[in-house]
Amino acid sequence: MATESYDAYREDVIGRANVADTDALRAYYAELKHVHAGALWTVANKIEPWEPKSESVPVVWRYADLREKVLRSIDLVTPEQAGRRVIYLENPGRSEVVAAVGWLYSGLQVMHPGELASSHRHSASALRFIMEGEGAYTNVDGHKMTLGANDFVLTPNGTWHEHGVREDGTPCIWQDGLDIPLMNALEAGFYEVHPELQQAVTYAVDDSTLHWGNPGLRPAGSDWSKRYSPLFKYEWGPTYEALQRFARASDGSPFDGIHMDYVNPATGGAVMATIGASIQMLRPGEHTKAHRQVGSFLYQCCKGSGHSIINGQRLDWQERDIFCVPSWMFHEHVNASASDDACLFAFHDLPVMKALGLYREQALGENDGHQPIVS
Ligand code: GTQ
Repeated sequence: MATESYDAYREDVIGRANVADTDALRAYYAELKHVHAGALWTVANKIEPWEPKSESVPVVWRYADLREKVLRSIDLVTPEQAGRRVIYLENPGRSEVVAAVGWLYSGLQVMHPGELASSHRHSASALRFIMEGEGAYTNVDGHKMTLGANDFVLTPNGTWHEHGVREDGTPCIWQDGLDIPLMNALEAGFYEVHPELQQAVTYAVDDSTLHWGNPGLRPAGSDWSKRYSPLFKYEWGPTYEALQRFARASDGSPFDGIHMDYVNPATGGAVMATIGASIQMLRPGEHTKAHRQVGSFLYQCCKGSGHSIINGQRLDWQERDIFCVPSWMFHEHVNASASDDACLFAFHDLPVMKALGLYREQALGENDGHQPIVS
């Protein structure tokens, strides 16, 4: 037997359950079901795939479609009624678990000037990426932060947090990202309401960024042993500047262009235990090569425009559009502009995959690293 056909034989015949239904077996399965049991060979191929098979599908959520609908919710419900006034992103393959991709939740939260979303805390880890508006703020365990476009903010699990917009501000919209579906999958989620609507501001405004957001420097003698970053707000100005500086000295990644991780400055590791985040810049005309990773990703285009090809499907995006890359799907990114760079913010569950020893990545070996576009 030739090697190739032996491989096929091994996979299809030896490796896989292959039991034809008979009347006797059907009766047997019914008997097992009656005692809350089942025959493994009836489910084995489904529950033990050769490689990750995501139930999520690639989706792009266009801001042009969503923005007006999100703003309309201001007239329909108050933050007091809703708790959080958020329009969530639903992946058609994950609607049952309210996930935007894999085990990650995302939504667009909108607040009107003078509004406040009351203080609470939960087992889920959360982040925000600011999309538009003036005067938004968040308070995380007494650390109040002012928020501007493209700022990236953490509300780590277990921290009290509330959000608001100043009276003299404008309607504000930001993207929320949380691991709510993962917490529910693990049956590990708690949720608590703060005794006060609004917790006290117990530190200088923006103190976490002033302490921990200085490049290559940390407060002398500081110690920090929590499982999340002591830096809660990563401002856009220095982030974009860092991309520019890195690009002067590096060609970047063949798969992601100029690509930098947001890190916990105390450890150099991911910003939270379950969610990591990155920012990347695609230079004018850049077309990256395809690779795939074990892990789920949600991207927001925060500058420029372009498209990504995900498992052969082309998704066009422009500023403020959000799209997902499900686990183990090949993806490559294109900045179609000849003159302007394009930037993508992303968050993902790689800290979970890496902590559990599950992370793998693979470059597309054929066709010079580019996928044929099938749709
Ligand atoms: O702001 O804490 O989009 O708890 C979903 C759940 C936002 C929040 C969401 C939440 C929050």
